[in-house]
Formats: sequence, structure tokens, C-alpha cells
Amino acid sequence: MQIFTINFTWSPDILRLLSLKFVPYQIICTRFMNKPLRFLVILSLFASCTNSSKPDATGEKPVDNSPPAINYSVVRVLPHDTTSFTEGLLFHNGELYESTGTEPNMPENRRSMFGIVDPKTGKIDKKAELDRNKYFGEGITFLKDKVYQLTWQTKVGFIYDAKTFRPLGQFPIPVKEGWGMTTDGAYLIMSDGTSNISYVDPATFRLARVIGVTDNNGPVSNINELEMINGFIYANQWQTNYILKIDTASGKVVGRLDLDGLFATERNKYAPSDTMNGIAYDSTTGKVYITGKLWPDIYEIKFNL
Ligand SMILES: [Ca+2]
Repeated sequence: MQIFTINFTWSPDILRLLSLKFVPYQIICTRFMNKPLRFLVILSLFASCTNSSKPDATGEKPVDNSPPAINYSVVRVLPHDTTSFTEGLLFHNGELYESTGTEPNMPENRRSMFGIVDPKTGKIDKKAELDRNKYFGEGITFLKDKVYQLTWQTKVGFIYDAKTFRPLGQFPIPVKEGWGMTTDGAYLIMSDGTSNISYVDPATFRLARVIGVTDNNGPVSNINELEMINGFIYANQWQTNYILKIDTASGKVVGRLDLDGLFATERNKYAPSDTMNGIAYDSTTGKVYITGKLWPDIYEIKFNL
């Protein structure tokens, strides 16, 4: 009996094994045991319930394959208009542009438009606006001498002159829905709410290429606002506070910023603050700005690009 006690006291693995294989036996027999043994059997049951980190078949701990965390720091905080339901954020010629979207059943002070954000007030100096009763404005991008603007579910996009913002026409959206947009200088690169990022030829509006975004758990859905930075696509994932760094060759998520902290700050400051959605990169200064729908702030953040 004494040898029995010593073995069980110092070997948690034996305790777990015993508890898994002989639980019914233990329950029946504990009433016949003396106190020290009864204590050890109960301890073994406890161990089986609490220690779930088992080694894998090779005897080693499972490897964590989730995307590597990218740490960031806040450099500066700028104001953002809390009526701006952000759908796109980008830099063009040193100015920060924002696009917004809304539909008839949303508050009347929200608009489907885009323009230049005043860094002192956060208000958008409007350059073009859609009829909010017909079109929910989404992402925009500048490509060559034009601006392209997506709409959410109406399958039509709008084209403007990049200098005068004069409307030039419409184009068909060849993906499921219009969500985020960026460019590599050749293609309109758009997300549609799935795990796909589509490269669209601006001459024909046909799909040239589709990237399926994946991480260690498979396809990554709800890819939203986009930004091309140094050959990688950075994307908001709708309803999360993640910014994903995506390899454009493989579609793999190769890094992830977790901005939970900033979202919590915005919610505390202004309760209606909605999901994070907006990444802008100023290639002339190397600065990155992020914001969210109805947030009171735009953040300049710094991380290893
Ligand atoms: Ca962007």
C-alpha cells in the first residue's frame, strides 16, 4: 500500500491514465479505501479534468501555426468624423481620402461619398457623392488618371476623373459584392466579402486573377478594406480587429496585427463606434493610418512593414 501511494503521488501521467481507464472502478471503490488512497484517487480525477494539454503522437507539444503577430505602436491620433461609416481609406498625392457608405434605413446624416479628410477636423471635403437611396458606397482607388468607386450589392461601380472628379461613367462589378479596393498600379484589386481577393482588368472589367486568402485554419472569410504596401496586401477582416498581411503570390496570411486595444478605446470614447475598416499607406512618407466605421479617431500607427 505504501509503494502504491508513492507512485501515485509523484506521477501525474499515471494518475491521468488511472482516471481515464478506471473511473467507474474508482467511483465504486473509493468508499472502501482508507483516507490517503481515497484522496489520491480523487486527485487523479481532478488531474484528468484539468490537464488537457496532451503531447501529440510524436510526444511533442503541438506547433502553433497561426499567423505571426505583428506588433505596432501608435504615433499620432487625428480626428475622424463620427458620421463617416468608413468603407475605404487611402493616400493620393499626399492627401488622405476616405469613402463612406450608407443605405436608406441608416441615419440621415450618413452618406455614400468620397473626398479628402481634413486632418484638423476629420470631416470629409466631398469630391463625389452617390444617391444613398440607390447605392451603398464602398471602396475606392486611384488608378492612372481615374478614380474607381465600388457599391455594395448593386453590381455597378462608378468612374471619375482623378483631377476634377467629374463623373466619367460606370462599370460592372465582376465579383460577388463590392467591398474593399486597392491597386498595384495595373489592376483594380477588390474584395467581395468572401475569402477571395480579385484582380480586375480596368480596360475590360474582367477577372484577371483571384487570390484565395488562407491561414492555418483554411480560407479566411470577410476580407474587407485593402491596402497594397510593399508588394503585400493588408486587409481588414470584417467583424474582427485584425489587419491581415497577405502574400499576393500564395494568398497566405503571413502576419496579423491585433488592434483590439484601439477598438476598445474607440468604443469607450464613442459607443456607436463600429468595426475597424480603413488602412491607408502614404508611400512618400512610409506612414500608415487606420480607422473604423463611426470612430472618433484616425490613428497613425508604426510597425515593421
Ligand atoms: Ca485602403
